[in-house]
Amino acid sequence: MYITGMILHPIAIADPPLRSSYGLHAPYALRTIVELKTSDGITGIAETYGGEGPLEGLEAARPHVIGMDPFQLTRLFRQLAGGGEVAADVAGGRSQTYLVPGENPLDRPNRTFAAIEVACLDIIGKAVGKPVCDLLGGRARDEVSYSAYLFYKHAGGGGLGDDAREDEFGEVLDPASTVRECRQMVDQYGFREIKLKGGVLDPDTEIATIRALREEFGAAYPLRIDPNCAWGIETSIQVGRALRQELSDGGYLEDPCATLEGMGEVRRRLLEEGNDTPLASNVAVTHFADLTTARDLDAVQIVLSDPHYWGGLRQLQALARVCEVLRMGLSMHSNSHLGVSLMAMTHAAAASPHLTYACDTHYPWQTATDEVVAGGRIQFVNGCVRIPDTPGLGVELDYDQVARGRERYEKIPFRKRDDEAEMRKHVDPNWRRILPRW
Ligand code: GKR
Ligand code: MG
Repeated sequence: MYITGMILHPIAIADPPLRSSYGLHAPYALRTIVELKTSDGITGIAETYGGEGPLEGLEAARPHVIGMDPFQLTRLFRQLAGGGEVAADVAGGRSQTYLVPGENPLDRPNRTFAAIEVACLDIIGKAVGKPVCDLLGGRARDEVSYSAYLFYKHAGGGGLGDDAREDEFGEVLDPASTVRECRQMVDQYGFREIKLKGGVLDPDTEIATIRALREEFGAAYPLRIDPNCAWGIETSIQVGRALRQELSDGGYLEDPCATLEGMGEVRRRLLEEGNDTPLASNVAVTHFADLTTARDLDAVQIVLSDPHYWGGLRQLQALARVCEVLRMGLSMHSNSHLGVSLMAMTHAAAASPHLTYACDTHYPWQTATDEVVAGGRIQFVNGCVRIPDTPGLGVELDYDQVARGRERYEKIPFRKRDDEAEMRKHVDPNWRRILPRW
């Protein structure tokens, strides 16, 4: 069996006006759906970042992909991602502090490989009649737990004009409305861990938000807050101090400030006060080369994995094992995505025994109108996605929905995520991403 065709579908999906330290989400998020066709008539699918950069990366890989045996992924990884070798000047220099996720040029080979790997695993699963997680050595769990990913947001459900989506959650710009957003999400999806995207309102209001969530949901719902480096070291310590109780009961403080050195200092000073709140990162640790520095500085106790940019499902398993050996916790990061990505994340998580937290997902922020998976949205039960019995990823494409996503992509003027520009357009004409802001 060999690959005879690669079809790339650039799509746009409605996205609500969510806030973060990066700025504001645009009314549409960009994704790419990848289809690989084989000589045996099998189609494998994957989903990855969207827009021009990711498409260029995939196009550049085409000559390696066409004609390849989908089982020979190690060779492809070496061709695209350099076999995971780490140039000395790259170690520690890959931080995503100043880049929106999906735009780090150093991670492009890993992102490209990951999309092709997922589609190949989907093919192999279909060829041998097994779900993807069972190709990765077998599952450690039959269902994967996700967290309620809360955002401060402006009014609006995403999309534009006649294509606007219903605003399910309304405006959320204070503690009370965040509690309401969380209640809605928990009731609808059954999530049992909670993540707040911070770095948006002043730290006192974000502290009050976490406290209000704790009061409403109790200690049975671990809490995490992620300001994406919006705070300086002193503010990070103040927040860590103020939320010591709330964040240490199975939760964490994620990327409070920039750089591993900064996080190392926050950790050291909190520990001196007897505060053992773990620090997590998907900004300062994005590559295997970052792990030893993170460990040596004791800067990060929990790594947020993500198959999309860590180099796919098998690299994620390797990351899980390294974290276990280094005695670091493991969680999972997400970006705006649809059901194909959700299933790849779920299979990766199911086959990684050392996953110590519920995974992040933006899935509740997208709607059935944009879903490209046949049969509609993936169901969550008690906050979990079950591994389906069907071979491969367990989902197929709805080609009419893919075509609608492509039409939306053609209509919108941008080809790259730019949350700063959106912020200037809709909220404050002078807005700039200043780090640290507080
Ligand atoms: O969607 O605005 C967002 C998030 O801030 C996202 O871009 C981050 O990558 O979810 C992410 C995170 O945990 O840092
Ligand atoms: Mg994060």
